[in-house]
This record gives sequence, structure tokens and C-alpha cells, in this order.
Amino acid sequence: MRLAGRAAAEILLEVGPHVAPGVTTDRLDEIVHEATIARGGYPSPLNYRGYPKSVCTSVNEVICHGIPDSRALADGDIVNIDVTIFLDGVHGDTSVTFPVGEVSDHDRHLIVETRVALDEGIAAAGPGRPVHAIGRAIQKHANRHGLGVVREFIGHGIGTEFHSGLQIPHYHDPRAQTVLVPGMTFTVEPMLTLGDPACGMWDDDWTAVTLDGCRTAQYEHTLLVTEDGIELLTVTADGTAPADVFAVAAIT
Ligand code: EYF
Ligand code: CO
Repeated sequence: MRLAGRAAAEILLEVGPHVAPGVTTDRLDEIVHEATIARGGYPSPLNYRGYPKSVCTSVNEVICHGIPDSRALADGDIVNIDVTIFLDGVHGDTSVTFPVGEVSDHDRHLIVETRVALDEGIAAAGPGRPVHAIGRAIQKHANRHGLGVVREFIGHGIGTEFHSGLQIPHYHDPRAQTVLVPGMTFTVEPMLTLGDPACGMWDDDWTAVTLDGCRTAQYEHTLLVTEDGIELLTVTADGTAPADVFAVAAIT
């Protein structure tokens, strides 16, 4: 799981510098596909429940599962790139939201605070902690910063399966009573919105969007519960997270 997580982080680091106005999401898909194969892995999304591409690229009002296509990114867009690799029998899953060129202060606020919300959720996790503490921390941060939390898509157990049984809501759901124990591996991947977090679906039955068209951002890590805390698996060999490398400066 450490090696799969590291590979996912490295692939995200490889594709990130290609995000720019004029670049198509199909090109980003090609880069992720090649980087995954070059590491001896398989892109987990490809053909997963019929999904047609190797990565999810979710632009602006697309919440998640955006399918790469021939549309070029434009100055002022925001795009989440969600990479999952299947390597030596296990999956590593991570994502970052990138500004494309110059983005508005509102979008920058959304991206910065979604990253912090992920960190707050992770800080609430640990051995002996209930799953609902994660969503409660994320929801609290979002509320404080005037952002919505998408409820339809949640974090998940991950290992030999891309999605195993464990469910990690990103909002406070007191029914999420599972207590975390060492050895568990799961993702936290909050999707926050500038407006109403209510969700709709494009006719392709894949692309999840905000119903009101407001913009949305997401960050994701794969995590391991250890005896004394949480280990981030989707980091490089020296512990660097892609979100740190592509950090978006807060508004001053
Ligand atoms: C309506 C899929 C999409 N599901 C989850 C299939 O966990 C993920 N990213 O962090 C994740 C990525 C993908 C994914 C890529 C394709 N799918 C299944 C069911 C419904 C759906 O969208
Ligand atoms: Co995931």
C-alpha cells in the first residue's frame, strides 16, 4: 500500500505541471496513463464499472468523475485530477485541485479551504477514533468558511479492492460509528462547494455536477491507521504530498 500510494503521488506530481490554459483533459489522461504503465501499474479507473478513461478530471462545477475529453482548459478554470493506480495487487488513490492560469479570489478561497478541510479531517482520525469524527471536522471547517459539503460521494476503504466496505462521510453523520483500528486503509476526499452542495448528474451518467452550477474543489489522500496515529500513504519517498508541491497561496 505504501508503494501504491507513493506511485499515485508521483503520477500526480508528473501530470500537475502540464495543467495550463489550452491543454485538453484528454492530454492529461494520456500523461497519467503512460506514467501509470511506466511504473508497472494499471490505472484503476479504466473500465472500472465501465468508466472509459484512466483518470478523472473534474472542471469547475464538476464535483467528481469528470471524464477527460477534447475540451481545452481555459484561463480561470479549476480542475481536480484524481489519480488511482493498481500496483502489485493494491490501489493508491489521491487527488489535488489545480488553478488554471489566474483564478478568482473566490475560487482560490475554495481551493485553499478544501485542502485545509482535508487536513482537519485527517487530524480527527486515528486509532480508537470513530469514523464520524472525520466528517464532523470537515463539516465544521467548511461551515466556518461559508462552503458547502457534498454528501453523495464519500471516502472509502481501499486495498486489494478500489472501494471496500468502509464508508467515510465528509459531513457529520453520527451513524458512522465504526472505530478505526491499526491496519485499516481508507481515503478521505472531501468535495466542497462555493454554493449549494446539492448534486446532479450529466446525461452520461458519470459526471457529477453541482445543481446550481457553483464551483467545487476536492483533495484526497489514502491513509493507514497505525498504532499511534495516521500515516499518509499518498506521499513521495521523502514524505512530500502533491498538495504541498502545488499549494495554492491563500488570499492576503
Ligand atoms: C457516477 C464510478 C463512478 N469511482 C470512485 C467509477 O474514489 C474515487 N476517486 O477518488 C473514484 C474514482 C472513480 C470512480 C473513477 C471511476 N469511478 C462508479 C460509480 C459511479 C460513478 O460516477
Ligand atoms: Co477515492
